[in-house]
Amino acid sequence: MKKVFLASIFSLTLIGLTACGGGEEADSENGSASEGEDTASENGNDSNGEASYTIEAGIGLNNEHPQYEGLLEFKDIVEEETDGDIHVETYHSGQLGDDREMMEALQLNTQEVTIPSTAPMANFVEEFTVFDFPFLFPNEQVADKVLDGEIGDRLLDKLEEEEMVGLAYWENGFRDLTNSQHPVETAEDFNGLTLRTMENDLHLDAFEELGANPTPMAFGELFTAMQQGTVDGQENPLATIYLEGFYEVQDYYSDTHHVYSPFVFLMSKQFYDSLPDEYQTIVKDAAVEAGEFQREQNRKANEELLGSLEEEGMEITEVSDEARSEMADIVQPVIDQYAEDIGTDFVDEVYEAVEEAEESVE
Ligand code: KDG
Repeated sequence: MKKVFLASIFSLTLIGLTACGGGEEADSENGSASEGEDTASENGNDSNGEASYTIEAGIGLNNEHPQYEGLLEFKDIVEEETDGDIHVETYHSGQLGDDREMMEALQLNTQEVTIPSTAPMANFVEEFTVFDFPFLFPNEQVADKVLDGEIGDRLLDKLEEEEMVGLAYWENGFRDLTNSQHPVETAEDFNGLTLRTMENDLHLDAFEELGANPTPMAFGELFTAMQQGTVDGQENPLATIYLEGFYEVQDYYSDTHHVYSPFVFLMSKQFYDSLPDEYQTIVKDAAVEAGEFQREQNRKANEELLGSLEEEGMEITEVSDEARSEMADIVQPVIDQYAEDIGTDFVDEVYEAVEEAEESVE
């Protein structure tokens, strides 16, 4: 766990350079949270003055992303079902901080909700690393089954020890590679590429094993790092690559699909415990319902946006199954090492759950 926290110190020195990719979000450029807030009245509910509870909810991606659409859906459901007694303020583009900072704010109960990828969550609950094992999930339907099933619930329960409550799994999606140097078609093409990774040791080690030079970095610093050439590339789902305008600073896209990245809808445990039972049920159900909507929107975006990347001038490389399985073979020793660290019995259970889910969705 040490490597990523050292990297966070590096990250902090860069905070403020950029709040979002593409520079199109004027409201977030000065890092002021209040300016980026989508007010209650914009969404038809202007009950802030009378609300008994306020939820400040922040995400790292911008307000074009299906993650933000999902958050607005959560807001609508909760405000409607509590008749405005819970007011939800929404913040995007890292206005409240990066994934790690927002999780720390939840622990301190200075922020109520965030929806990070599982990768940085592994710094809080180590077992979350398993969901970031390369090539673990073959498709979204299998991921849904495992995450929404017993295994997923068991990991959410572990968050309580960290003063957070996990209310639902949402979707970031299959991660693909972009870079500014050359097309990546085979495992060999990773050689020498300086790649930004999420703040997660497994990601770091896996890319190192592939021959790349990985640098962990908070998402908010990524656009500038690519623009200034501090890194050659990065990996994220298609929706993020397009909606954050990465095509402005990256020439090559490859559909590596090397890992499926879930989001987790997190709430401060202290805040959750302070809610009456009826409201706990409302926020939990709203997180699940908004999550279903978010997954749908995300999948639509991921299907539709490939053509748009090409129109923006990116060179698209389709990665073959053979090349993917070569990549999987190369990173297998890293997976084995992390499986031992997390506990092989648990990891075996996860693989069994994946197999079962595969059989049931076929
Ligand atoms: O809101 C979530 C994002 O902050 C983040 O998890 C995006 O996948 C991501 C990344 O690469 O940091």
